[in-house]
Amino acid sequence: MSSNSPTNLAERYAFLQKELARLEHAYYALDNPLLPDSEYDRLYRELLDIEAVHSEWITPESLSQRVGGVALKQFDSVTHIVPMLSLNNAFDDVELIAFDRRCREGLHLDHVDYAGELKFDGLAISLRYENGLLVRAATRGDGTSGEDVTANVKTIRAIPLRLTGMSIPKVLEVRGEVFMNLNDFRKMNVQAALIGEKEFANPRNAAAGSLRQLDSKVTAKRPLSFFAYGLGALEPQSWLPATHEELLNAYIKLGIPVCSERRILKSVAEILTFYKDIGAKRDSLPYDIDGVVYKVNSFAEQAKLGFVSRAPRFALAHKFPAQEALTTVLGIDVQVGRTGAITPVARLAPVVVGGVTVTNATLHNEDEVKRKDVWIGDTVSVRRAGDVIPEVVSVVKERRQPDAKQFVMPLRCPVCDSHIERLADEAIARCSGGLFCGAQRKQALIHFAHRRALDIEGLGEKIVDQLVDHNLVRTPADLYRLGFTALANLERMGEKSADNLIAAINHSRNTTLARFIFALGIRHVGEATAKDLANHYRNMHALMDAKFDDLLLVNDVGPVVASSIMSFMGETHNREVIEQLLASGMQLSVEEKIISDAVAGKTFVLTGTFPTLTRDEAKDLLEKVGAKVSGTVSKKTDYVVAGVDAGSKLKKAEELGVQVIDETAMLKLLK
Ligand code: 5U1
Repeated sequence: MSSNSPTNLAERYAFLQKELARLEHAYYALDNPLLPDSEYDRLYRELLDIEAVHSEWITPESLSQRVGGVALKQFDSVTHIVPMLSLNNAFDDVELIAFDRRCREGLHLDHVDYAGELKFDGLAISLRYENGLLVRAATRGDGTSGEDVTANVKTIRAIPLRLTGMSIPKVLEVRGEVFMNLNDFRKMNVQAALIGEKEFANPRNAAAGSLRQLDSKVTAKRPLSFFAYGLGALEPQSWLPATHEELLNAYIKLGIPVCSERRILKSVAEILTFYKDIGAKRDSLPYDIDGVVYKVNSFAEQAKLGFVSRAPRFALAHKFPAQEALTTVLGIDVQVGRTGAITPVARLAPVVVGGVTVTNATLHNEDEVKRKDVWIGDTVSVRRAGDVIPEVVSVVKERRQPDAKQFVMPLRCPVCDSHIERLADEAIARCSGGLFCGAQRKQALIHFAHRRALDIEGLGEKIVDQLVDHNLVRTPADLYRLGFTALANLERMGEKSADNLIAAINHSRNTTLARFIFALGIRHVGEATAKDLANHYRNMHALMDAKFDDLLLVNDVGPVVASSIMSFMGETHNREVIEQLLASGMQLSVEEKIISDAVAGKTFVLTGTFPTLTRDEAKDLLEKVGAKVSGTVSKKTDYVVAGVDAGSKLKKAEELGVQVIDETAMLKLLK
């Protein structure tokens, strides 16, 4: 800022309000961030700093007011001067064709234009703007009166506190839907589970629960969104455009979010195409919808058609199949993932959810089964939304039968019979037969051959897939028994490539103990820990026989890593594979550490392309002399070594004042 004189500060304050409103609108309503979050945060903090000195400048539309205020005892009641109507529903094409006929006959027209839009699965809301300022927000309630949720709605960043543009009516009641994006909903539930709070069954409940919070500070933390689709009170009436489509376009100009998935439909054929197109898109939309809505586009024609009881004759909701349905749990099995994660899965009596027959639903993990209290034989609500796996959302406890059985986590892996272990700080139970388990086979082999592990060039994902699928390889030890003919017969593998792969496998026998330990894929044993273990134990059998307390003496090994090693080594299957590998002629060297005083214990971050060394080579050199190499720049970083095209890490180093050197300077330090 150029000056702190009051006039300029006031100008700056006004500028910040406008600029932040513009950024919030772009981010939350248009899904189009204009600046990095850090820049937004900086401007927002500046606004707060000014308000701390000039509290008299704070108005209800200040963006700082979005954080929520004092908790209410109850919501006030609000009367809707223009009632909030509901929609008639159509569940099939016949009902839709009848709707179109009624509209045409009622209007004495051959054809009618309809505005097609989405039916959001959220909570209807009315927003009242007076002279452009948001003065009240109310829920639908019974359509005639609802609850005053103004304080809560003000925390929703997609909703403008002040309208923008040139043509702002004196009174405007915007009707629309508050909802929660699926991603935000999932993140919020994960967060809730972590802190032991109640999870919401679906985004609709989450949106409704969040909006009906008496404490707006709680609502402020909930990621709510909004789309407008209708109109309540309006003054002056002359502001009203001729069509619904133009009204929504006018909303956009005022800064009100409107969904872009809409289309003008000129015939039943076009209506049905719209329904089909949106139905096909439904699973990939970022929010839940439960249908589409058709409205006669012309307001004059809408007025002619009028209403029947509480629903307009000019509009129709065409519903999609429900995304939740009730069914029975026939059993609970466990599945083993590629990383050994054990997931309980409910086997269900077949049920159609969202138009698809569902027979299995994930229960995520053991704690989730307990929290949702799912028993075998229970009636459960199953949800299938977006492209995610169907899940059990809740149990209908009243329907539990006396013969229902509780789920017990099995002790042994259903694929390889190794022990199932659950580390103290983890929600996920895992199969401990990492080197042997059929479910983990491909992942284990890919990791084993990785460049930073045994570095078997040419043993990529596609070859591993074929080796496992043709039953040529079951464990890493089998790699060392592979013959030329078996390899040469694989798809896309010529004789030359087979020769090269055999050479690479043979070459990998000469490696370091640290790489070998890392290659085993023991959970929580990364490269650095593998190096520490190799330096400490210096031969494989010593590590295989190490006791828990002994492991704790190794640099950077705590109880979690020690338990993970103990359960891995405690599995007979894994020990057998290690013995077979050692017997196949592995030469495991232990590197002598040459400690360089200049860099020992110092943390380096490598970024960009270096003139002579690869990043891996630079990392190895640094670690050999006792330096640590990290992937992220922080205040604790001692040096950032930057090469050509260094990006954000270099920028961060400069921001934090971390010393930046090039490859030559790094090599000098190492000398
Ligand atoms: N898209 C859309 N959803 N929806 C819900 N339009 C729409 N219109 C509604 C409702 C309840 O009511 C009209 C009567 C304004």
